[in-house]
Amino acid sequence: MKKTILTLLSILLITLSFACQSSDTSEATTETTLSREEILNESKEAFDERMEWWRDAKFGLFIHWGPYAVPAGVHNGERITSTTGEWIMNGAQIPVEEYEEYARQFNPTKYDADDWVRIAKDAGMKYIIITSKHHDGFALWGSEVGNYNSVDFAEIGKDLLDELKEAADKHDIKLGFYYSIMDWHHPDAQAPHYPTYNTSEKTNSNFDEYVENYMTPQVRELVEEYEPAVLWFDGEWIPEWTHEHAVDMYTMLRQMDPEMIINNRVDVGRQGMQGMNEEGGEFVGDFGTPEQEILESTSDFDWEACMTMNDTWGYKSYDDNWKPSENLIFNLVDVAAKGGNYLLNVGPTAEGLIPEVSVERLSDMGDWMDINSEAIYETERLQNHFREGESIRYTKKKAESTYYGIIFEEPTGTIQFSYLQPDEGSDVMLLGYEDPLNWEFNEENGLSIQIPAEIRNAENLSTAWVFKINGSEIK
Ligand code: H79
Repeated sequence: MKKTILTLLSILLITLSFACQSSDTSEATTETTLSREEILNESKEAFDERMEWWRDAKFGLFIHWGPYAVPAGVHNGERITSTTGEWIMNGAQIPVEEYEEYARQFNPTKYDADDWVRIAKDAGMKYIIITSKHHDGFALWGSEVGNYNSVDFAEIGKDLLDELKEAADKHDIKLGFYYSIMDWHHPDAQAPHYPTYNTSEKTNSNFDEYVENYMTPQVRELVEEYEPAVLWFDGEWIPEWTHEHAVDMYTMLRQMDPEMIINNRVDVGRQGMQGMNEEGGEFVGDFGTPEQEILESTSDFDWEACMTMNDTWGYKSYDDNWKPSENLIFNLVDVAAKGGNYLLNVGPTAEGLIPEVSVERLSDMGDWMDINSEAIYETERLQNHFREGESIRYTKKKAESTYYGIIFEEPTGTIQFSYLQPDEGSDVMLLGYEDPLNWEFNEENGLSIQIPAEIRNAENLSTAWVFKINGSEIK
């Protein structure tokens, strides 16, 4: 009897120890929490690997959406022209309780996340960044932290990020969240600074309570519930926000998700609207954020230019200063040639519709991308030249000897690319045109390509003509 009990016991022990071992190994493979040290001393190889999908993507959709779409740039019958749509609370000096009325009324019954995602996909975009919370403090999801959100406070009574996450997953597009550090609604943040919420003259001595009990739990919710690929901070210039806050936030996020990509506005190194960090400083953040501008040249630090199609981020009923599609396509190419990403904004209405004028432009970009996207995706900038004059830009396929010369004037006769040499006997192609083109090369002038007359009437070719060359970069 004793022997049987002993045998049973030992079997039990062995089984138990096996069970523990196997659960140990599975934990080790699924949950590797990085240490603070590891995060702050990430190797170049690890960083390159983490940034790969983002660098390859090149083109994303920015969405500014919230209660500010309700006034749409008009308060008490007055057009607020001094600020962009999403800044109306500050620009029109609206008290918190009065602005809350707009949040109450927010009822986007025509919102169709699937439609939004399809619009982005059709344009050739690979990721979406949406304002989970802008400076006005209103959250677009059913946050458990407070009640100033689309589920608890607004007429719509719905989680608006949930649907977008589902649609993004379904259509295989990455989703990331904009989150404003500055918060004009929270009493421990900038609400008491009324009538000028955005000020460097005042600080809120309770700000750390807001960071600890509101902002951090909200950001944690976003990561836990929607697994965003990117966190895009903003409003970091307020005097209350410090480098120490930034390091805590950055490391927390990377510990929650080691793959997470976070913009440089999490920290305090950004130099104005040009968006890149101060030289020589040690800042956390994975990429620079030029706003409403494109870098003059290239940079060794990753960057993404965020830009609007008219003059506002959040919807404004009367802003019709729309850039032509050609201009937006030029920007996309110019940014790619300089090694950056292009994050192009739409401001949906309070009903939940992306303005038709924006959809038309995105569709035009999609038409161009249908033919030419290989000159954009998975490309990098050339070693020495990203441009030639005003109307030529260059890109290069990553890890391949394929080069693209992109020209913004309808090519006629012979065109010249001074910095490219095709491999001997290789084909030079115009994307969207079937036949190889006649070309010759000499040291002095570089590559000359003969343009067949019939491409001028080719309906599918317009705006920016892309020549594809297998060869090498010269000079
Ligand atoms: O969300 C959109 C805008 O509402 C927001 N960023 C984009 C993506 C935005 N915030 N501020 N601005 C646009 C313009 C304000 C610039 C200033 Fe400053 C803030 C001038 C002085 C303080 C930041 C810090 C720029 C220069 C110093």
